[in-house]
Amino acid sequence: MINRRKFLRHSLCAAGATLLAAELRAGIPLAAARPLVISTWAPNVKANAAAWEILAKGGKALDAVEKGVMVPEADPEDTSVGYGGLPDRDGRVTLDACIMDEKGNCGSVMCLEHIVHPVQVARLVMEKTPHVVLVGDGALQFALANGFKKENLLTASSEKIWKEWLRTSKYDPGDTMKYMKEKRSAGGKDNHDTIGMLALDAMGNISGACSTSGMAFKLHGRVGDSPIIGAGLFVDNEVGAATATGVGEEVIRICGAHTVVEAMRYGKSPKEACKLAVERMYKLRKGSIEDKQIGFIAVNIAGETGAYSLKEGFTYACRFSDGLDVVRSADYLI
Ligand code: SD4
Repeated sequence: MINRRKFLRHSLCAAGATLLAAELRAGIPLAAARPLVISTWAPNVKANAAAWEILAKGGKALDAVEKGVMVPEADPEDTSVGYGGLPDRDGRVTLDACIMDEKGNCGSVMCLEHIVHPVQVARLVMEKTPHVVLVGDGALQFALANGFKKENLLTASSEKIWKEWLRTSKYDPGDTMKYMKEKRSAGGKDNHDTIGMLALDAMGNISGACSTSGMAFKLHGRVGDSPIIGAGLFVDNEVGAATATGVGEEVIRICGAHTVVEAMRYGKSPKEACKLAVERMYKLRKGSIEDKQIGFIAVNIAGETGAYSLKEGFTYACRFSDGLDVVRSADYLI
């Protein structure tokens, strides 16, 4: 829950960011709005704190998002990302991740098994190969050749949830999300899902990263939006960046994150741009997506942030230049 002090601080930050945007247009150099980091879902304040350690020292946004995303990847309690992620219908934990920097460099891994930190492998794909995407066994072989350790990512508790699911084996992404949400709140846990993280560093550069175990109980080999550049994540240092969470099939259909960034390019604020993407998706898919959740977060180069989701319940975590955490609930369409 956001308290009043934090809310006021955030409102002041937002007002400051608007002012800074005006200064930017007037050619006045920016400083106060950065650094900052924002992530999908409230529990990722912990991930933001790790990113902040880098940003606060004047480090690079790229390093910050990598470090930040590694936090839920290593957390066995987080059943949507990395170690402890829920498996596919065959009981295999397959991970998707990507990373993108301010120069348009990007790397991605899809359907990667046995590696706790897919975001690090994605960064290596970006930096050490002439490619953007590696998938499945190829991604695993690349990771092993680069010193990553092969591990069992299926925790006892995720295995138990999978075995319970096997009894009915009913698969529907909307249902699965609802089921997981109920399970988590029954355990007194906050809602937690795929992490998409965007950071703006002190130099004025933006980077982003995204990591997920994808939809629980998916078909083996299924890949969602999260590791797809332009769908789950997009960065353009002249404009801003966006990332998505929720049912990836819906995000892919509208090239979600790219759509948000392009809307910002043509004058929308981050929140308006996220709303435009959700509206476009809903127009296309009305009647088929009411039981699903999709959310976007975005940041522009002036340091303004925003979010929007299809339905109620999407939260995001921010750390602004004053170094304090703010958790917000996104506005929603239906
Ligand atoms: C996917 N977008 O694989 C991911 C899942 C997700 O919140 O974001 N869940 O479709």
